[in-house]
Amino acid sequence: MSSFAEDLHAALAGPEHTISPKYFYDAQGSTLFEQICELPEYYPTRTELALLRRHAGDFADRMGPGAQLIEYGAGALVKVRLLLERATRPHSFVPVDISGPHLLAACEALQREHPSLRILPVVADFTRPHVLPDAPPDGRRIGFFPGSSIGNFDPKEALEFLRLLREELDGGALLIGVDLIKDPARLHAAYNDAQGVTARFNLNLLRHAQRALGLECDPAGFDHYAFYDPRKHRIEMHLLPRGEQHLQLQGRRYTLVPGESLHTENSYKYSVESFQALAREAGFRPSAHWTDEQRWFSLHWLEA
Ligand code: AVJ
Repeated sequence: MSSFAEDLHAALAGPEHTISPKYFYDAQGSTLFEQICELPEYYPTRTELALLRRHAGDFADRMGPGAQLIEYGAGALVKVRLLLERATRPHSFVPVDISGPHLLAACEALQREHPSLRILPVVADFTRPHVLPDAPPDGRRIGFFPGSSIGNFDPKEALEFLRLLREELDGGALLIGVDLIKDPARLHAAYNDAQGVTARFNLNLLRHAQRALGLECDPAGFDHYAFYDPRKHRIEMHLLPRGEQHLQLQGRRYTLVPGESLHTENSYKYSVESFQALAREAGFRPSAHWTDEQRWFSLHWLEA
């Protein structure tokens, strides 16, 4: 049985009905996420892109020549282009992503722009042990984890994941994007956009399960629900059954009633200090950070 099926059975049967947000990202989910990144309310992407543009020279200096750039959750490869344009004779680029066809298409486009770049895509769930190509002979491994995807982990998982990266990047460094704690109203708007794209993205988890696993359910019977919990410093996304919802997965039947929401995502927010403390606990040495004037988003350089 695929891990998606196992995890969905566990979510439907369990008391919390929690499922990993990684299951948003089939081809359609990846496309919906790209649409989210363009939304006026969704500030993280454009704020981070501006920071990457503004400080690209600094990042290239810190990377050093002959580096192997590893991107975790590579998606459409938009942000990494800003690093690759400035990098000094990069040894290779290793994008890791769970959405295989989507990743390979993005790599083909990147290869056309950088004909001599060695691109070594790894189709994998980057949260699980994965095999990377060999480290470069004369440069460092530089991890790139933009977008505040670290926010999908709860603090304990984030610590474990950062420890894993620290080992993988030993002697190198990590450039990571982290969304900052801010006015709850602004956070709320970013996850409740007027066009309903985030709602479609959330509902795509059920559609993905219909397509990939033959899940029987009525996605139209669920509402998108996202809110900010200021005590936990996190956005929670849920799928809320409107009335009794009957689902069937591989012959097993489940019923969800209003109040039994499917919890599809957490997105944790940090302060610069709370994130640096977490990074230190994972064995990294924070050596620089950058934020926008509004202090909405941060980039951190962590030596491994
Ligand atoms: C990809 C995890 C960074 O948490 O903001 C966007 C995903 N979910 N809108 C985020 C997301 C709803 C995004 N991350």
